Amino acid sequence: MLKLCGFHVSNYHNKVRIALLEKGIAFEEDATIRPSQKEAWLTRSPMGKVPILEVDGTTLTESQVICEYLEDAYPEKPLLPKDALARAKVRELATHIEWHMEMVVRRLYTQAFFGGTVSDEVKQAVDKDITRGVRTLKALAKFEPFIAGKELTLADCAAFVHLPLVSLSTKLVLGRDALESVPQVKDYLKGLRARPAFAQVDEDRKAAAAAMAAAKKT
Ligand SMILES: N[C@@H](CCC(=O)N[C@@H](CS)C(=O)NCC(=O)O)C(=O)O
Repeated sequence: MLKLCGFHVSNYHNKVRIALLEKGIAFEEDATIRPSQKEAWLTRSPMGKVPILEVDGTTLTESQVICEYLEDAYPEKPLLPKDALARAKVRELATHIEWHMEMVVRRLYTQAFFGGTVSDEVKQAVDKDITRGVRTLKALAKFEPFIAGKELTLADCAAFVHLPLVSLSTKLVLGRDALESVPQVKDYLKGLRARPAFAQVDEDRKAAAAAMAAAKKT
């Protein structure tokens, strides 16, 4: 049995959860796990991050690695095309969104979501880098209706969880939605939300975020 560990506000946890649900793979979940540098968690996740996937006593980290494992082990409902080059194009999009978009705006999260502040220097650096990231997204994304073309892929699992954070964090901290110049994103995300797996993960994310906010107030 597979066990996914993390929490429902984590975009990386949610990406893996969507892939599992879309592929119809049976899994257990522990959604009470937060990132931690405590020894007990480091023995399961050496970087201290979430999510992890436990597979028969073996632990896998890194959401993309986990998703690729799921593709290899459960090929029945594929989230990657058969053709090698088409597969690479999907990975290119997912990698781009994570490393050149989400990881860039992540530097704003302290101020956007956790009551801290980020320096003007960081804001300027993020502004410059996310502009490059969005320009590249426009060059790579298809929206036909899925981000990599006509079929749902792992790139959609990534885009669905990360692109809203790109919009929200830049709006809140830089005063402009970095994805404003990609109007297709809105309908694209709406289309994904119409799928039960995406809708469930999104609803659970909202409920978990509300519970976290309520707990902070008490
Ligand atoms: N590249 C990792 C990123 C995972 C990640 O950064 N997860 C966040 C939660 S959304 C985390 O654990 N943050 C704590 C930390 O970076 O120490 C993946 O794809 O799994």
